[in-house]
Amino acid sequence: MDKNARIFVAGHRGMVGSALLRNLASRGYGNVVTRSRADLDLTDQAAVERFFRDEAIDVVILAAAKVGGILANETYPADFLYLNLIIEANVIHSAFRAGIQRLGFLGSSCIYPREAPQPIKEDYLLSGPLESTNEPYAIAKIAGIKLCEAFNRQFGTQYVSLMPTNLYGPNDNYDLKTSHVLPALLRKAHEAKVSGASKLAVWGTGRARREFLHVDDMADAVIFMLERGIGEGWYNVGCGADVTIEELARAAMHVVGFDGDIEFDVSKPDGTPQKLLDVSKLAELGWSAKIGLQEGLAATYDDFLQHHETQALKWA
Ligand code: GFB
Repeated sequence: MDKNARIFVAGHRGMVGSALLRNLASRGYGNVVTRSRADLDLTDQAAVERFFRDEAIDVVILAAAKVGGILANETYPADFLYLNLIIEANVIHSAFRAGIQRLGFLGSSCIYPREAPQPIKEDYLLSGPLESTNEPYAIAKIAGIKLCEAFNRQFGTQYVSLMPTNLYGPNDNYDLKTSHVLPALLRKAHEAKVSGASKLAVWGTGRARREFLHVDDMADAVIFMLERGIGEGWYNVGCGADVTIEELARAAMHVVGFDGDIEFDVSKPDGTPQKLLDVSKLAELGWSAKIGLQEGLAATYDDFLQHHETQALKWA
């Protein structure tokens, strides 16, 4: 990819988008285009069309999405389905109309069937029913993959999709009602330590298994693919290992320095029993994750203390 290419990162203020900006800067890309939500509403078809018509973009990375943890997905199914569908449709179609050949679309590992064999291969897509807690989000993301695939087939574009496992890192969401598990547990362990509580509340049974990937690894995989000119299909992005939620809770408690007990709240859903991606397709191209969970958790806790602690306490 040309270092002067005009690269539009949609969703640059989010956890993934901001990691993409860091990665692009570190690789010397100097022509990155961003727009705040106030300047460009990605749900507004006419505005998105105008943006692409006027901006001479060469490459698009679509990291803008309505995202959230298991409870947010259950509570706001219409938002998760509608907003993701419309953002994908507007950005991908307008990019195509503007003649853009290269686009990276970011999905999620929840696109795969709930009971998929583990580790999950790319081929398992659409081979069985989805997990109900995130079906609307998964359907929107599957539509995005298929939209890219259809444009490639019909018009010869090079729109590639990357499917990350559960991501975490700087700039995550620490609102306990809408966040994913890892930031939630870091925040809860921190607040338990500060308040002198004896227990950490963990949703579900603690037996669900998840794979966690640091967002800087995810951003690196996206740029790796675009630099190599991989222009079709969908690729799993993960670290190749999973942990139980109880193990994650203990790791978070360790990093924070809280040594109380865990209390499981089984009124909350476990969601998919296990989500471990088979990452061999990407490994064959030469990419693998570099940031281990312990190291990533410690760095994320530092980021929480620097940027989010005050905000988190305000939400409490
Ligand atoms: O990260 P999470 O919200 O999403 O939850 P999913 C993962 C697991 O952690 C579930 C448990 O089994 C939760 O019950 N958990 C334990 C907690 N304590 C907590 C807590 O305090 N907060 C949260 N949030 N979970 C989402 C999907 O699935 O993840 C999306 O809904 C998307 O569509 C995304 O794919 C990556 O891994 O279950």
